Amino acid sequence: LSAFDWTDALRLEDQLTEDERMLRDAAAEFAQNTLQPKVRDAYRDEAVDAGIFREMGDAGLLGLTIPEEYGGLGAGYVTYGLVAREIERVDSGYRSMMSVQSSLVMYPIHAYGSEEQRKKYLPGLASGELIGCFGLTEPDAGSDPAGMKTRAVKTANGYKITGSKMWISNAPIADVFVVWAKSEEHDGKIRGFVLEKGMTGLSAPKIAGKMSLRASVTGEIVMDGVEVGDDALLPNVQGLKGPFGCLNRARYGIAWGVMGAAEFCWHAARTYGLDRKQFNKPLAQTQLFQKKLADMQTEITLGLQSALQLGRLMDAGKAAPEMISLMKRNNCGKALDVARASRDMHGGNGISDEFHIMRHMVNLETVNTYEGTHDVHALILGRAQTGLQAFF
Ligand code: TGC
Ligand code: FAD
Repeated sequence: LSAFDWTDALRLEDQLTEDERMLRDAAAEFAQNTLQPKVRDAYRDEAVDAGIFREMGDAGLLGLTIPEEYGGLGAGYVTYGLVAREIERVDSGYRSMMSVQSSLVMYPIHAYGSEEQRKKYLPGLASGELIGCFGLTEPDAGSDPAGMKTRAVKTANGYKITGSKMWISNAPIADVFVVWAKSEEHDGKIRGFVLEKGMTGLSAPKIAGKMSLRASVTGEIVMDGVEVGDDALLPNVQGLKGPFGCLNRARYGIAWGVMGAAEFCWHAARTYGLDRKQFNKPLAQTQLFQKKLADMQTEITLGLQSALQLGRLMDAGKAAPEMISLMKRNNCGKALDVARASRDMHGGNGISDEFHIMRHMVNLETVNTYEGTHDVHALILGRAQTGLQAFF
């Protein structure tokens, strides 16, 4: 038998290809050198740094899975997951910025867009010159996006879009808005449209006062009769499977990402427990402390190994949406448990932003909610095994 590596209990590392490790290492270096030094103040000041998109673009991290001819890397989903893990090791908000741009803006333009739309938007989004956002949720339609009120009405040479979107990552700084609306021309079916900053009737006010995900900006999208041409319609998809196709990719990335945040909290708890003495011995020498570390190690190891299996299935074209629900739900819930335990194990220091734990913990509250809440994914899994839908 070989030696045990406590940081990689089931040898995930050995299961990666050389290319996957290389891109992962580059992302880790970027995350630690470029993002980590900014995050404490960005969070404290609730100040989004739009320049991060350019930096991510220069590092090749935007639209990793998009073909090279449109500015991507043509990489696989395992690589995408490994990168999400490294970015979220620093902050869920930074991973959010990356995953919205990659999975929720570049993916639909590539998968559902015309060749003109691909050429117009993808290279700028890949370089980070353009910032994108994805508008599905509305004030009265969150878990139930089919209840959206946003409408697109046909005009002589395009559409007039009216409605409002709520809780939209990147919206206040976005140049490109992928929004979903019910189209009268298409029997009320949901269609995707690409809007651009500066269009008459389009605004994206910031939502202030967030106690979570403060390094990433969130806003509304207000569309007051925004007139677009026919070329704004994403021609190749209709119905909810359009936005859900994007969400599958982003939810998968989250399943990896949150494990990065959890690993940070776990490693920090271990270090803290080794350094801090109470009752004349390190905290890490108490049974309760060690049990908590063992629980963290176990959940993270299982979460990562399963995320890798899901990534392999995605790359082989064999993943089902329910698998993604299972992993998004499990890994978010477990990461939140790890962060809460780590916060406790740090005592009073656990609430200080110098230690970064409380920030991860409150970020993960958002991640557990967005892209389908923990309970909504339970209902998706319940439906899949009983054949009975319990949403309504
Ligand atoms: P349902 O009847 O289940 O399905 C309607 C149509 O959609 C298809 N579909 C999917 N297609 C591909 N992938 C999936 N995962 C799919 N899920 C459903 C389905 O086949 C059907 O197609 P068709 O052709 O038969 O019409 O729809 P429902 O209305 O009953 O849905 C229920 C429910 C709860 C599953 C769904 O609405 C849901 O998942 N709700 C959660 C909403 C959500 O996740 N919102 C996310 C907003 S975006 C966001 O949070 C970004 S945060 C990003 C960041 O900052 O990182
Ligand atoms: P609700 O749907 O009102 O849910 C409230 C509670 O009720 C939850 O606990 C839920 O699990 C429960 N619930 C709902 N329905 C049922 C049911 N049938 N049975 C049992 N329980 C139920 N959206 C976008 O479109 N784009 C974005 O970029 C984006 N970014 C976001 C960024 C942040 C910081 C946040 C907080 C949200 C973001 N969202 C975005 C929105 C996010 O996807 C929604 O908040 C999420 O889908 C939940 O919707 P809701 O907030 O309306 O909650």
